[in-house]
Amino acid sequence: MKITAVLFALLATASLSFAADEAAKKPEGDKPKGPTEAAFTKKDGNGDGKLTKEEFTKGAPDAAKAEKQFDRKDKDKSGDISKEEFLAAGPKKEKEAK
Ligand SMILES: [Ca+2]
Ligand SMILES: [Ca+2]
Repeated sequence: MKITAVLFALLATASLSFAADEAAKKPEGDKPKGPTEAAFTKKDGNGDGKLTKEEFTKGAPDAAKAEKQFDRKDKDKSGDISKEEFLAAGPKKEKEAK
């Protein structure tokens, strides 16, 4: 009877680690990293196609950090972020240059 218990334990461990692998893989597929059009639309509270600093920093856990991000994204310094600016990949997203 004991062998059955050991086997069962082994099986449980194996399927657990398998499940952990699956869980580790999933987030990448479900949540694309970086800015998305959906995120932009969500942030654009008044729907005018631009994000003001207020809209951009609203709901951000770290307002100071969000403001810095805003300044970096506002490439033409117009005081708002267009969709193009929002979706533009930051320096980190570029493929590794060799
Ligand atoms: Ca807006
Ligand atoms: Ca701008």
